Amino acid sequence: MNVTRRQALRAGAIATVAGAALELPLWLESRGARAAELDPTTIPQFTSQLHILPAMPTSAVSSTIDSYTVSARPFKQQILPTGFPSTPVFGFGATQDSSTLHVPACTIEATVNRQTQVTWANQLMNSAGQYMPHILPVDPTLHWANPPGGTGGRDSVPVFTSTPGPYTGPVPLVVHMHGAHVYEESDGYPEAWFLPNASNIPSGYATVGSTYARYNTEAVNRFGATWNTGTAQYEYGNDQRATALWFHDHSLGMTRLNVRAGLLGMYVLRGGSSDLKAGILPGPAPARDNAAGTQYYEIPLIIQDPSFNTDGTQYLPSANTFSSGPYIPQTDIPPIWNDVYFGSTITVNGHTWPNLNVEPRRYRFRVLNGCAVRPLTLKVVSSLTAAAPASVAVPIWVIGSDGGFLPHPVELSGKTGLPVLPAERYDIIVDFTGLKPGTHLYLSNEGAAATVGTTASVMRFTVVPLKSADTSVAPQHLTLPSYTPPAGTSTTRRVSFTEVASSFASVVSVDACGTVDASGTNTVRTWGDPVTETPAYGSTETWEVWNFTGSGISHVFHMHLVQFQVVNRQTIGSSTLQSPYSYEIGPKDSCDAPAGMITRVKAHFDRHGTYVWHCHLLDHEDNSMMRPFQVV
Ligand SMILES: [Cu+2]
Repeated sequence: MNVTRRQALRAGAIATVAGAALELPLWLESRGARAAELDPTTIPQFTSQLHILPAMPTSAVSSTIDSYTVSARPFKQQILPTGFPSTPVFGFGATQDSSTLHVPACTIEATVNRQTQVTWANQLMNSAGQYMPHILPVDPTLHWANPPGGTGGRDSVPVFTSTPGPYTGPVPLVVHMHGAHVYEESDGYPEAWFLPNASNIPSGYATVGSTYARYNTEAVNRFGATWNTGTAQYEYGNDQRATALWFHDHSLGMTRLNVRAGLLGMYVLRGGSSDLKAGILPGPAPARDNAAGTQYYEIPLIIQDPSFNTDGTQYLPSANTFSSGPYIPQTDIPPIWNDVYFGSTITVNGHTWPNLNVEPRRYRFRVLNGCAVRPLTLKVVSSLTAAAPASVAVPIWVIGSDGGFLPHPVELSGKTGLPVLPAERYDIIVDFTGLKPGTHLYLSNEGAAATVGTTASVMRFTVVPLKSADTSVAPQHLTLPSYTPPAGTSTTRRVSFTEVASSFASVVSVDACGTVDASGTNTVRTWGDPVTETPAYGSTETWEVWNFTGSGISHVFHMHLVQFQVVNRQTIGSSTLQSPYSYEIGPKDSCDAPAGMITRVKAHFDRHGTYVWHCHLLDHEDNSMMRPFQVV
């Protein structure tokens, strides 16, 4: 992936933003003293130990259902090393136990074909029960949830007579279980958001999104759900392959902010014929009934890239860094939203550049790229200063992708890293067997936009003495459960990712989608346009994703409801078909859609209802690079 044009744009815009800062600190000043951005090179690395995310406690367990109540709340977390200020975040925890609040959240452990019910609660309020304004700058000019619009103007593009500042009202929440096979009312549709049940919601505000009431009715009828004010109860049937899903906020036009604020976590689905028997792979992973002191050999790694101010708050530009204005309504350029913002640090499981002590044995890592837009290319290396592409110290064995196991393990050795785009998950094995205690290895990032010394470093592994023998099967000898891709195909659809340039300056004003006709002609379509993708219930379709972007940037194609097969790719205008990447031959829900190429995927649609497909670069999906599809 090549981001040269954008990097150039951004570099050119930095001076503008610094110059404009004098007129822009209103948003920061409203929160007290003005903060300055923290230089990431001054943050010591590998001083804190990796936080191993525990399993989320249940609220009730019956013979057929595991129930959870999970609340989004504001709190502070020591994301930076000890000695630095803590960071205000929005994160999830079990409603009944505030000690479980963490960014990212505790992992929800689920079982194939056993139902999980989660009551998601929006408690983004202070201790007095008043709403908390967002900790990051909200651009109210996008097609967004727009609670101030009331029930007539919610989920729309508001009209302004002068350029607005950031929205500082109550924060919408709707939780999408990314990769889950669900009915529509439990999917976390971007217009199914709800505000906290706060005492001071301004009069006239919409308190729920456009589809909340309808989905509430469906949930009552489908599974007897209870949706109290400020909550939504979702059902996950778990009738899919064992894998690692993740949950995150999906509020219309605000997802980039809510996920960066910390509203994400992992959901691991185990068991059934698509899983391996216990003991074959490295384990255990944290479970709900763990004794203190349990050693874990299966560990989620959720990687993000926040920036910080010197006071510990998260830094995100409070103005459009690609253009110094004028903005909406004088032009079509959003005043606060940025087409791409790469953070300056790396966190794993909510802490900057941690260390993990590893025994000389095999580990299974469930990797999630939780960054808003940063692509990662991961390697285990012995030095963080070797020129890229560096040789690996030990290979990464990929055994699973987004939706479950690959047909066979794939070894990435030599100078080959594992590209992980935002929202993608990979199930990997790293074998530290035979390494001497005291050895240091590093997880490095050679993805586009990585900076040596900061974002090119992810975490450190320190080898410690072996505590117990490793009885797991070596990856080269593993037999993985079979994978049958979606069979047959009735329809081919052509859809697109298209960046729409401003009419006033050479910057992006809207990141749109579109449809492509048989001659290759693109029709741009945004979130507000009528549904054009209507797969028939029970059908299997091939979708061609045309990336018309001129900037050379990959988009990340994501579909709700389904796990698809990546079929092939080809350059637009060429007839040469390229096979899927070696590590994406299993079920996927998110994949690389490279610039100037057609990416072809195949999916089976077996739930009626309205879902979405979109680019999973959060800065893009928030500005209309997202479309509904309807299974009819
Ligand atoms: Cu995109």
